[in-house]
Amino acid sequence: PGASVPEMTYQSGSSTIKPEETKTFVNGTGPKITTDEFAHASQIYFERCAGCHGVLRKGATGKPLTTDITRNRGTDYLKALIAYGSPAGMPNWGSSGQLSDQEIDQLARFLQHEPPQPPEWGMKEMRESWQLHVPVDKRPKKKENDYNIKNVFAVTLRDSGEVALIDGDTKKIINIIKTGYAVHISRISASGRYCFTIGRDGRVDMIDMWMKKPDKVATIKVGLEARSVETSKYKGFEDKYAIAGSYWPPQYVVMDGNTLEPFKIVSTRGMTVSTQEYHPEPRVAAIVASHEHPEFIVNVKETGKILLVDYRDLKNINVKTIDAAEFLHDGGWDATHRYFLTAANKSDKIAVVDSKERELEALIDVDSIPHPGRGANITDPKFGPVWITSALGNDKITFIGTDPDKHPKNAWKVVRVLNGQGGGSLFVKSHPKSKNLWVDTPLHPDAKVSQSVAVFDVNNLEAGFTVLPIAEMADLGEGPKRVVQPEYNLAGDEVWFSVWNGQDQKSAIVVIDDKTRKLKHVIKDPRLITPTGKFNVHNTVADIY
Ligand code: DHE
Repeated sequence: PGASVPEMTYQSGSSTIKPEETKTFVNGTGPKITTDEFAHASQIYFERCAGCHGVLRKGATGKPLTTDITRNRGTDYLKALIAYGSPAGMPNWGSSGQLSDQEIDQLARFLQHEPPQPPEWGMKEMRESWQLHVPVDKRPKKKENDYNIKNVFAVTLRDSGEVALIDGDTKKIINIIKTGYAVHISRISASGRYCFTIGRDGRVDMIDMWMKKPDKVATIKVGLEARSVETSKYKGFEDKYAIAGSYWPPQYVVMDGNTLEPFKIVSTRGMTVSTQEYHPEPRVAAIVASHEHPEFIVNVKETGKILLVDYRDLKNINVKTIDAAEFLHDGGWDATHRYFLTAANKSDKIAVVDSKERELEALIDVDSIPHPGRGANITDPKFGPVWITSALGNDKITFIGTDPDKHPKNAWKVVRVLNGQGGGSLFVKSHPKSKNLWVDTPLHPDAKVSQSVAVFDVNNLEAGFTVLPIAEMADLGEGPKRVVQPEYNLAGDEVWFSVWNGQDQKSAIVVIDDKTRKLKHVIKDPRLITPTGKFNVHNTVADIY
């Protein structure tokens, strides 16, 4: 069966690589194409196609589109496929009106030429992009503001290329900071002082929460496209290092945790775990910091490998490679922070890494495209501690036992599957102090579903879910208004949702009282443009979810 509509919409997200940044090889072997047409088609390819087929067209979620294949198919075949799509999950770019006949024709010819190669991005480029806005000795020696920093939220303002820092106590905006474009995640250093953001365009910004008005102190561009950033958390290494992973070039870089000075770049190109073939573009997906050893745990998407990157000696770097499954995406810790559970979304598996023993603990089969975010941890009344994921491809909410000591029979097994509102779910969330499990569905095709969330009572899971019409509560008027990513406050008694509207429409953040499940507050402000991810400082530092 093919990939579903929500999955395709999600994975064909645009690339930030610009055609003028690429080297082109129009070499006469393919059909006629002008330089302008080639540039326009590259732009379309990076925006619409690279997410699934890869920058180098080696294939990932989508089929490979190398010239040996495309020239064989020919222009007419490719045009029809682009226009009408396929049951295997290729969207119908033409009949849906998203691309014109002329654009489809250009794209079909473009695909029969060698792919334009985006540039590499090494130490020279990184150092040139690196800006230390405030050197360490010019920064506050102690906290210079009265904010309860642990309850501040870093909120991605996707389309404006900014992050809003919001005071969780007063719900007021502290500052809006220019960052990279479409910041994917924010992570906070072990001390809680520094917030690191990663833009889709590979730009990392570092924010100092101790400043009178918290603001940027350093910036670096680590590649042309990226999604992940993290900081060292092991005892003795708090705030010492930061790491960022890139989609292009396929690599990660370890940096100074106080300045973002780049120290060590490591490529992820290599062999896949399944067929053991070379892959030129294995993108870096989720990264977490180990609590058990001085190392980062790095997911490499297309090769299906999980890297344990020991940061003690960067000159003689020690990287342990764990074979998991393709394509590794997002994931998070179990409640004890010993086991890292992560989705392999082409294989429909959850991989479990034992971060203490530094090895693969289990590979668990689940249904159609698990998408946990960092997942949710609760104590199931029947099965004990579990970690939970929802899915893009169906309405299933899957519970996996995580306690091999006291519940060995349930460990690393799917112990319970609940049915939620539908497919197109991205994130689940709970909190140790909460009795609720929240499940969003922002990519569900039905607006009623994408604009609301489901909530389950942890003590009565069989009773099914209650629906909260979050977008309606925000009362914003027109727009697509997807409700995305639950996030708890410090006390664990409020849960925040983004109501993610169009760029020119009104968006908001809706705060729900977790006990009563009633509306507590709506944060509305014209500056809140397209909010998506929200990261509470304390919960992010302490990996509470
Ligand atoms: Fe994400 C997490 C990649 C689309 C919002 N997203 C992640 C992570 C990765 C990733 C690798 C894990 C990072 C980590 O933990 O270190 N996301 C991708 C894609 O490749 C994809 C499918 C397509 C794309 O072109 O980017 C994609 N993601 C989206 C969206 O469309 C979302 C909803 C809105 C947006 O901003 O683009 C989105 N992704 C998020 C959020 C998280 C995330 C909010 C962090 C969730 C958390 O609670 O940890």
